Amino acid sequence: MIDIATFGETMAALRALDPVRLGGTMRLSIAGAESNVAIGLARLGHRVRWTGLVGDDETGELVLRTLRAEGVDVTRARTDERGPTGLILFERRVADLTRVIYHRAGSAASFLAPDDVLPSLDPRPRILHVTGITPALGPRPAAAVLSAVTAASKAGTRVCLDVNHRASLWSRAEASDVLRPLLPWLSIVIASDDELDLIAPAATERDRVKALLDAGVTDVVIKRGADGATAHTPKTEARAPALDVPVADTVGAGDAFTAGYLSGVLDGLDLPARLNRAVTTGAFAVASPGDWEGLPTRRELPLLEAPPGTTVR
Ligand code: KDG
Repeated sequence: MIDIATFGETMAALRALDPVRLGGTMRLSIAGAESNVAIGLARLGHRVRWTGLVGDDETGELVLRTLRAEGVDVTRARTDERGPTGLILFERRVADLTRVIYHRAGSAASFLAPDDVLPSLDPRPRILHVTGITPALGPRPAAAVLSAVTAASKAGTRVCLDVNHRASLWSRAEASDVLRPLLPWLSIVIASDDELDLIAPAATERDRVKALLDAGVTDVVIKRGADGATAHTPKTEARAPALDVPVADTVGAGDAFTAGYLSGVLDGLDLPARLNRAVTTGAFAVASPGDWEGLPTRRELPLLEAPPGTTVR
């Protein structure tokens, strides 16, 4: 039995310690918004399935091997010879600014189609998690998202969308045109404050939240970076400040936040408690290098309550 199913593109990730054009040392790992969430949930003890296409190459092996090692079910993922595993370069350009360079056009994942993802919904998971990155990869992945979201919702699975707009993959207008038709099928919407209008175009944030709740969304969760997060349900709302941690690498913090929130939903926590878990897992990602490497296990969740500089013995 699977608690959460998710799918999308996971790439080989190279982190450069110097500007890329100067060469030097890079660290190889993997990155993908949905697999970051999957790893976050698996570390917290939930049963997670990630589905996707990787190239028939060594970096594809790295993706599958890493996810398997993290306890994520990849039995519905497969290799595809039509393209290579995508590549993402992270360049720490100046202290607090990371530049992302994609080599993903024509990747194996850009061939992801409905038939690749629909089997991953059987047996029915409690939640399906998708992001707005997958439909930006092309018409086939967009069709995969629409078909999975529709099928899951009709079968009684709660569907979570993290809007995750990637400006270098598509415009805001293109994203909005493709994401808005998903709305009738969504239970949980997670977005940054500047992304919410892509799924609910209205003049004010209050109106956007109302439009989503009126459409049947049960949880509207707004990520506000260093200002924490807010969440709304039809009955209540909650706010949580961000935890004050030293910033090592903010990339992946949104995915870590989503993993924490969904973990709270699966555990049946009330709204303040699930938001609190979300800002906690987000803070772990901010305070450690890499997209997912520093995410906490369930036992580690209280670690950040210790004062700065603590040595845990
Ligand atoms: O949130 C971080 C991820 O989104 C990033 O590491 C990789 O999935 C990715 C993307 O498409 O940008």
